[in-house]
Amino acid sequence: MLILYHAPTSVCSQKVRVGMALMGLAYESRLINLQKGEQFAADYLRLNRDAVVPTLIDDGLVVVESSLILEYLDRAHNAARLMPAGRADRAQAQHWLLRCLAIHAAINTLSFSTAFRAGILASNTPEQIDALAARFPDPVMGQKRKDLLLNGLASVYVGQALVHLRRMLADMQAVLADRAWLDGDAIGLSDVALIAYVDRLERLGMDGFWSTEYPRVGDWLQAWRTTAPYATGIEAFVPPGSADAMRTGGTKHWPALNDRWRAIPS
Ligand SMILES: N[C@@H](CCC(=O)N[C@@H](CS)C(=O)NCC(=O)O)C(=O)O
Repeated sequence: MLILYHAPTSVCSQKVRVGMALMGLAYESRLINLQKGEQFAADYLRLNRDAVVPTLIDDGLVVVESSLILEYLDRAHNAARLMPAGRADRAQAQHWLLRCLAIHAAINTLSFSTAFRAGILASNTPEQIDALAARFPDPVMGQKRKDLLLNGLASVYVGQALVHLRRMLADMQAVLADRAWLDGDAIGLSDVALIAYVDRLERLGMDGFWSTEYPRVGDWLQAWRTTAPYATGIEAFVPPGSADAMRTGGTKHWPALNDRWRAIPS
C-alpha cells in the first residue's frame, strides 16, 4: 500500500499526484494542512525532517523529495516506465529532475513574494512572522520565508528565481521545438516533473514569461491541461474560489516583474 502525505495546492504534491495518476497508482491520502502548520507536528517531522510535503511511504519505506518520489515510483511500480530509455533523453530527464530543486525554490520565491504575501502579512503581527520563520528546522528556509514576506519583490531571492526560470523556459522551448513532450512523442518523467511549476506561474498570471519568447511552453501547458492526470492531480485539488485570488494576487505584480525579467539574459 502506498501512502502519500501531501497538500492540495502544493506544487511538489501536485507533480507527484499527476505522476501517480499517469502510472495508474492508487494511494492512501494523508492531507497535511500547511496553513495550520501540520507539517511541523513531531510525527510528521520523523518522516520528513525539513517539514515539507510530499512524503511517500511504500510498505514502510519512506521516500522524500518530489522528483525522487517520481523516479522511485516509476522504477518500482511502473512497468511502462516514464523515464525515457535512450541515452541522451535519459540524461536530459535526470538533469530536469535535479534542476527541480532550483526551479521549486524559484516558484516558492515568486509565490510568497507576490500572491501569498498580502494575506500572510495581514493576518500576522511582526512577532508572529518571526515565529513562523523560526518553525523551519532549516534556519535558512525560515530566513528565506521571512525575507520574502517582508520585502516582496525587493527580496534578494527574486533575482535568483528569475535566472533559473528563464533557463528553464528557454531550455523547454529549445527541446519542444521539434517534439510534443520534453521526453519525446509521449509524456515522460521530465514532463511530469515540470508541469506543476509552469502551471503555478500561469495561475499567478505570469504566463507573460513565455507567451512571446517561448510559445512552445504555452502549447505544452495547454496540452497537459487536456489530460486526465492533470485533472486528477492538480485541478481536482484546487479549492473552489481560490483560483481568482491567486491570479489577482500575482497579476498585480506583473508589470514590475516583467521589467526585471527583460533584463535577465537567456
Ligand atoms: N524539494 C522539495 C521541496 C518540498 C517543499 O518545499 N514543499 C512545500 C510545498 S510545495 C512545503 O511543504 N512547504 C511547507 C511550508 O511552506 O511550510 C520537494 O521537491 O519535495
